[in-house]
Amino acid sequence: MDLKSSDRVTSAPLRSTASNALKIVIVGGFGVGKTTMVRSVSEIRPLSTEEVMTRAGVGIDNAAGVQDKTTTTVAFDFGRISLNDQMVLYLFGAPGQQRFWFLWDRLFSGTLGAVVLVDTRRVQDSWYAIDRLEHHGMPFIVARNDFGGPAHKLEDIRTALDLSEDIPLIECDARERDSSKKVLITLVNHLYSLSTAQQEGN
Ligand SMILES: Nc1nc2c(ncn2[C@@H]2O[C@H](COP(=O)(O)OP(=O)(O)O)[C@@H](O)[C@H]2O)c(=O)[nH]1
Ligand SMILES: [Mg+2]
Repeated sequence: MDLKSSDRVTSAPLRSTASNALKIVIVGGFGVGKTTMVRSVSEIRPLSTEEVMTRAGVGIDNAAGVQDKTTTTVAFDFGRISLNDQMVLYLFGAPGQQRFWFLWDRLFSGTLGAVVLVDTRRVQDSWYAIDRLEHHGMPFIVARNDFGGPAHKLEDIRTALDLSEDIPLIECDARERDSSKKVLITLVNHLYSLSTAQQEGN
């Protein structure tokens, strides 16, 4: 396998005061922009194990609508954001293809929550990710990555994904750092309101 791990060089060393680590995963169908999002927000050059798509993926990875895509993530994307002197957020982009699902159980251990990326041209791919997250009881939000296709109303996407009203659904452009940051902030706010609601219920 030709593993092209994009430079293992960190541009920002981890602060020596960092004592608290949080973990968030980004999931979704093939080619939905997971690697792009981790790259756009990470303060280190993310580790990413992308394999040039070979015959192994033919007929398995549905490349319809992503003709330009010639690599596929075979393990994880991994990035880091320092929230303050003590807190560090680790981001994992998880392969969405069904044949990697056996990795998900381990990946979810210690994870606070997830971002599900959706490409409206291929909604069903992300639907599987949502199903899996619900199965794990993992809190998540959904972000529609803008590929410039027909603009579907968010409410239509909510219906197509059968998402309940309390799950935040927003738009994003994974290539934009600010947009990707907004997605992460939306997830953190959602986790915060879930934990507040839980405390009030106790
Ligand atoms: N137009 C557009 N292209 C994007 C966007 N996000 C990612 N891409 C492109 O879509 C392709 C697939 O993205 P990638 O991050 O590799 O998908 P992954 O399989 O989910 O990791 C890449 O060629 C990206 O440059 C976006 O928001 N808009
Ligand atoms: Mg990828």
